[in-house]
Amino acid sequence: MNSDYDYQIEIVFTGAQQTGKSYALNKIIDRKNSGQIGLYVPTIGVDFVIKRIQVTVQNNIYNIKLKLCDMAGQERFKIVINVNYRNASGIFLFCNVCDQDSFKKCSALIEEIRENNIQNANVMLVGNKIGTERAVSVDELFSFAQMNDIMFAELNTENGDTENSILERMVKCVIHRILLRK
Ligand SMILES: Nc1nc2c(ncn2[C@@H]2O[C@H](COP(=O)(O)OP(=O)(O)OP(=O)(O)O)[C@@H](O)[C@H]2O)c(=O)[nH]1
Ligand SMILES: [Mg+2]
Repeated sequence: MNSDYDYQIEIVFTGAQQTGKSYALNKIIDRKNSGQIGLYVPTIGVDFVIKRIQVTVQNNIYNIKLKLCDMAGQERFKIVINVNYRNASGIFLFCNVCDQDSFKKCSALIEEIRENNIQNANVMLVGNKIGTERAVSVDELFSFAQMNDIMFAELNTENGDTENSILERMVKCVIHRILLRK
């Protein structure tokens, strides 16, 4: 093996429109202008970026090459989205906690993930705090995650680097699963 990484992992960001997927991803990759809350540029189809990280799992350090796939929330890109679930090892399912509709869409999205993903990906429901008026409670999100046997986290733009901590948590879970399979 002549690669400079131990594992290459594909992670998909999915969820309804305007749930903050691209905003979170831009923060993760330190993309310029990522701090402009309120500026909305809808994703067209899918946006791919590569990021390298190091994680420690069971006292071993792993160099990971991540392929991060930021999916459009718009329904018209459904086919592209479903194709991209295929090889994902980790999937972030975004919900805007101020928008009940984005939460309702999570049920259908979970179904689509189950139908199209062949890697049996680790899935994490991400409650993203857009605005201030909360319309979906933590209890609702937590119950949904439990019922569907997926992980759960909330992002907080004001409180530290929560985007990178959920990414690290996800990658560690994926590596753990890969190691168990060996
Ligand atoms: N207040 C607040 N606004 C946010 C937050 N995250 C994202 N936004 C804003 O919400 C809007 C939509 O964010 P995007 O990241 O483009 O949403 P998206 O999920 O990628 O949308 P699609 O690409 O259409 O699926 C933008 O105006 C962002 O600036 C947040 O945590 N708080
Ligand atoms: Mg987007």
